[in-house]
Amino acid sequence: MTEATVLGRREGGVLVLTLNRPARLNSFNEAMHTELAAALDAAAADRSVRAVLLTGAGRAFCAGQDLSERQMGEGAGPPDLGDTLERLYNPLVRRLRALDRPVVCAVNGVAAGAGANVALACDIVLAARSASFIQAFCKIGLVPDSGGTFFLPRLVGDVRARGLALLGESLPAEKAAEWGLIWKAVDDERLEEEAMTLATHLASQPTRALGMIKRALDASAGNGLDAQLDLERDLQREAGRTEDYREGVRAFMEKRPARFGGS
Ligand code: T3D
Repeated sequence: MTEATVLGRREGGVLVLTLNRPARLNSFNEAMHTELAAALDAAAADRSVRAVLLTGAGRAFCAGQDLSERQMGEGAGPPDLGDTLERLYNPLVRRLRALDRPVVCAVNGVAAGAGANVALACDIVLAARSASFIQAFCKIGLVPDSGGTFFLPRLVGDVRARGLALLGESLPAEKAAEWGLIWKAVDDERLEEEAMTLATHLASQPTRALGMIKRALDASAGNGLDAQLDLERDLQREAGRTEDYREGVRAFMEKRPARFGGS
């Protein structure tokens, strides 16, 4: 029997997804894309999933595309990499961004190529201090994909984005946090627990509002102030009708912690 390339387990409202091709540093093949897509679609359809935690098995988070699938034999024509982006990587990034639940990424080791940018597509990225981020594309004659050219300049500014993308140097987790590429670097032995604590906290929060916050922040990249104000108005109207908002206000007035049900 072939082993699952993505392991899924539930811990309360948290769905933990672990990329599981450790011998190849969890690099992406078609099977891993398919299994990850199915897991994210199932999460989207299941309202009892209130946060997702994405991580990797073994010593790496993800080394991007499995390059052993890209070796070109004598006389073979070039692969159509636009097609793999269209079919596999772009839908993955869209799934992560569109999921109306928070996605925490625990980068347990090196995150290279598309692996780095898939991490950046998540909502909150924690990394082990020994982990690193590498825009490895330029080293093999490719262009950062999976949203890299979108996320990098927005997160770290144009100067650093260009350095990272054009040089393909390894950026250690602590510097990644200093630069604002990720939320936090934590001691290696603390990563799993901290990431789970964070995901568990998020899963206990007003889920619908958190989903709307994701939508608003994503839209702000393309909106002017007027459009963004209109969107905030619409989302706030929706948030104001949720059970969690009612509970939040009630708990505040009663001076007790809120018990959000996620609806
Ligand atoms: O193709 C398309 O569809 C377009 C989309 C492209 C998206 C992309 O992600 S392109 C970028 C692809 N990724 C890379 O270029 C990164 C390649 N890997 C590395 O540069 C290094 O492995 C790392 C910096 C990530 C880690 O280095 P290190 O020294 O810690 O480990 P290693 O010894 O290089 O790798 C360990 C094993 O994993 C090794 O196999 P072996 O020798 O033990 O049998 C290595 O070949 C394998 N491995 C690592 N990365 C990949 C890989 N095998 C296949 N594909 C990989 N990406």
